[in-house]
Amino acid sequence: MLGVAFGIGVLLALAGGTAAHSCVAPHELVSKMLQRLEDSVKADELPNPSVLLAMNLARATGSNTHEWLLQRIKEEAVKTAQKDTTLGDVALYVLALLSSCQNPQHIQALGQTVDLLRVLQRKMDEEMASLEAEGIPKTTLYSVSLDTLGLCLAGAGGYQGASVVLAKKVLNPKSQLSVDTRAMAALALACAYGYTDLHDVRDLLQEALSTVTNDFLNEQEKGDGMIGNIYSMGLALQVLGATEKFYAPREWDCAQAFSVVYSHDYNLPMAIAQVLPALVGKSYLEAAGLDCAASASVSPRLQSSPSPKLDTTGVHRAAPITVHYSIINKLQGKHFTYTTSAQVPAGSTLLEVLRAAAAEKPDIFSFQTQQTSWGPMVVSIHGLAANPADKTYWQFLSGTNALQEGVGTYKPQNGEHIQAVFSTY
Ligand code: B12
Repeated sequence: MLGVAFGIGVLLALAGGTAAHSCVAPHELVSKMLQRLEDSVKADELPNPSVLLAMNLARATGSNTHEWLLQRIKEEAVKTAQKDTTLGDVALYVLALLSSCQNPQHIQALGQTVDLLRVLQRKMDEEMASLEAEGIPKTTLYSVSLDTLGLCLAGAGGYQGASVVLAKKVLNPKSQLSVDTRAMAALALACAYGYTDLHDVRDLLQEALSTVTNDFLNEQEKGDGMIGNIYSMGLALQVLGATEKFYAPREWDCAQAFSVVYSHDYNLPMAIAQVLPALVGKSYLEAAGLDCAASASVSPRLQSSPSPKLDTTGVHRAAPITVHYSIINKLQGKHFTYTTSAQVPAGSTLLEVLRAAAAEKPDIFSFQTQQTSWGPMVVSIHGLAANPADKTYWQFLSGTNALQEGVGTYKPQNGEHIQAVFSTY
């Protein structure tokens, strides 16, 4: 099945295609976002395939940074494909490489050639085995959606079963899927819809797509333009821009949704990488159909002065604030609850609060982070580690509200009470 020629994905009789709506972001904003993406590419960090994908969809392909990033992604793909462990984000590598007109079945770097679709297929097989045996994926439905999209856009087989499972999950109200997960599932289903001839499957995918898109439109109406939170807007907008026919004749007030995005100053490269395609009228559905020979139409804004440094001025001189911090485990092993108050300069991130608490009482508040595409993720506190195998993680709350940002981004206020609660997902 993997033998199905690469390139079918390019025959885009897909549900998607270029967005039919009239909203496109101002050139200035697109340039600013592209500049931030370029600045995020660092020689000593793992390359981020989502950044390459966004640059390609925005047709910003002319720079040295772009070339370098593509090369690094090929190298990383070759290195990880040879290891036994499955690469968690292999689907993102496939999308990024497809959008660079590379054949994912023949990725050449470091004097080797690897078949990334085989790796992706293997991951999908593991997910399906878990879904069949336990009703839940090995990782997450978001990840299964990405895998489905990657296989579908590459013109490989082996995703039809997953698309049926995803459609059923999306249609089941008990699933309570986040906007991000429903959006990624919708992109995958829109791709699968374009390739299936089976009437039953088409009807099911159509119903799922109609449900997700109409729910998004309802959420937007209720939330003054917001669908989920500001960080799920990128994927939600990609979906609504690319799947018009599934909510027709209903119309999308894209101006209202875009204005929500305009009102936020996105800094995180991952957040920019998910929202930028929508702002230039594109979606991940178009990753395999780009004309790589075409020259870039948008380039980052030329900097007349050196790139501004992160604004830390004043942070160190700022008056200290007090943040109350609790760590709670009522889930596994010996239960515990500890609370402390940490003093940090105003404007500090939550990560600095955690460091201050750990410095003060290392035997209680020690913690570990892992670098991810969204920044540092807290993976262990007080010796208790999150484990993807049993779907545990450290959830962060302010009072009773789950934070919408990670510890590296979120800045607590004076007197705020932050809780880290060992939870399952
Ligand atoms: C699945 C998911 C999770 C799962 C990851 C489990 C797993 N093993 O796969 C769990 C439930 C653990 C999780 C936790 C959190 N998440 Co989350 N998560 C997602 C989601 C839906 C998909 C990520 C994914 O699988 N990507 C695909 C894989 C292939 O790529 P990856 O780079 O390998 O993915 C890894 C990282 O994304 C990482 N991760 C997931 N969430 C977060 C959040 C932060 C802040 C960091 C640093 C890393 C991180 O876990 C993934 C697997 O290893 C995204 C939605 C989106 N739009 O991207 C939100 C998202 C990334 N999460 C978000 C948030 C806010 C959180 C939490 C901070 C929530 C909370 N209040 O506690 C916590 C992290 C706390 C901590 N310990 O540091 C936000 C981030 C926004 C931001 N500005 O940073 C997003 C965008 C959702 C949203 N719209 O609000 N998340």
